[in-house]
Amino acid sequence: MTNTLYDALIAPHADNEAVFLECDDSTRLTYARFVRRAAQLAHVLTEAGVSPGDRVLVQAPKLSDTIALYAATLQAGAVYLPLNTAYTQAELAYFVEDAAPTLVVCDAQEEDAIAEIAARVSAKVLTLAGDGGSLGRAADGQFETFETVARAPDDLAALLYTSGTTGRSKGAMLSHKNLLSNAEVLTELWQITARDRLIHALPIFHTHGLFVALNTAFLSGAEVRFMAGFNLDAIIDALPDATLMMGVPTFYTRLLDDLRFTRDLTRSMRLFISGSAPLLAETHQAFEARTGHRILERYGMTETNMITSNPYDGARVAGTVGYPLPGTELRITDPETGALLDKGEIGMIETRGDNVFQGYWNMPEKTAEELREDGFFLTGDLGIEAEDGRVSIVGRAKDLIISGGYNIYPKEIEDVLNDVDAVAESAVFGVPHKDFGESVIAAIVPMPGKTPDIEALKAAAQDALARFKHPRDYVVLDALPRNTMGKVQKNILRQTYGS
Ligand code: MCA
Ligand code: AMP
Repeated sequence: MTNTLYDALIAPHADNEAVFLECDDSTRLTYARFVRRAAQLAHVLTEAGVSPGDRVLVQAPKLSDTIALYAATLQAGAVYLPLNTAYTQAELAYFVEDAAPTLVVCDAQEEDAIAEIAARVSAKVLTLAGDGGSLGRAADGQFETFETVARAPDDLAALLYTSGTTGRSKGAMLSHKNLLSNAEVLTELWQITARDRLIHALPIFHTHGLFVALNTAFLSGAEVRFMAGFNLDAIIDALPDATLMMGVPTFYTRLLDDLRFTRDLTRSMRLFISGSAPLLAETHQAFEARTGHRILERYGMTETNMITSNPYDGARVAGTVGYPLPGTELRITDPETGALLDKGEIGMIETRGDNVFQGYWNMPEKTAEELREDGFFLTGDLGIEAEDGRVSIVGRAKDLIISGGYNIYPKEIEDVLNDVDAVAESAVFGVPHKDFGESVIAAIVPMPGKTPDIEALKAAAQDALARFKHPRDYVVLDALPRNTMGKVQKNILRQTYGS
């Protein structure tokens, strides 16, 4: 029986007594112990009725058991569906109803509220918590081996939701091959080995913290300093013994703001990697001036895993995202006509390869819009390719705000605000923000003769949307700026309110 991802990432560690995770409380979990724990969890999954191909929806804290649940889901042949822990019940309800999971795993504290939502699709609910939760406790008494369920390279391994310009989140279907091929390429390119010690402060419900960071650790057998979240003091403490760090640009600007962050502190570091949002050239330069390290910037998407990377050996150029990864094709096309553009011309970044997903869950029309018949995926990012193939991202064709590495689609927020009393229409846009890169502002146009209640707008956002999506400011306008075609000119709003 073969199971593409499990056999490559997890199974080889069955007898590996090296440390996999060191947690905040200094507890250390070996790879071998981790493999046994995943097997115990896999038994609970099958007892809960999870069959091959079923979705296991997970909105759980960042614990070693949560990673073991990812491995267990793979071993049981099911599809791992992780969700941001900041999502509200309203957001969660959409994902549960859309994905129809067999099992929902949540934080023990959320169990009652989530049980009601899970019941709508007859899903079972189990919990994870620092003290085990019902899933952790059920796993404790299980056998420490589990007969791995066969899965082929094209079978689904994960379903990751990504918001869309239409306001409805889309489930990106990622196969075993999609995830494994990307992990193999990155491990080799970034020369990750069992001698590495990775600082892991990212969330584990997105591609960056889950696949880029952890799949490469599994492949290489690296040790992971596993932090519950971004904590400056913990990172400063961990740096002298670390070799590798992956983060969003906010991580690096926050480190630079701390005087304890010095060349000496980073002496044992081999590589700092940045992604998920643009790294300002000034951050890149300040980082090198302070530490002597040149941050390696790479570019990717949920649907495509990683697409490009600056080189490990060779010039890491600030403001560029490097070259297409081995096995990944990239081309730049005219966003209107789809025609291929020449090197040096700005256009839509398209990519094709084993990295590119299988389509959107239950959304064949959306899939057809974004995934061409020849296999190229339209990223919605605008880029330029230099003569030597080096790629720079210069903008976005999609209406998207990236705040602290989290994607925020204005349409989703506008839909919520437009439903509030006295609101005729709204436009949500991003403005530069020192810490998060961008932050969210809402322009509100009232109905004639009416005054919208800002508190009501905030309350609507509170009920419907995760906190990181909430507008940080509201401006009330008589009308939105529009071009002759009637399209709202968000660039004018950004310029006007950018400061
Ligand atoms: C937290 N808050 C935010 C954000 N994070 N607001 C806007 N944008 C954010 N990203 C809010 C909280 O709700 C809270 O609001 C206040 O800011 C402070 O919260 P706190 O928890 O203290 O913040 P933090 O823990 O310091 O978090 C900031 C963070 C975190 C470390 C930058 O957002 C983070 O880990 N981001 C990484 C996201 C990520 O992994 N992205 C990868 C996506 P209040 O106090 O007002 O209630 S994968 C991807 O994009 C592709 C595939 C790729 O290429 O990687
Ligand atoms: P997501 O859909 O959450 O996976 O986010 C993917 C988006 O993040 C991409 O389409 C880009 O717009 C953005 N992104 C990721 N890495 C970078 C980067 N290094 N520079 C600029 N934007 C990036």
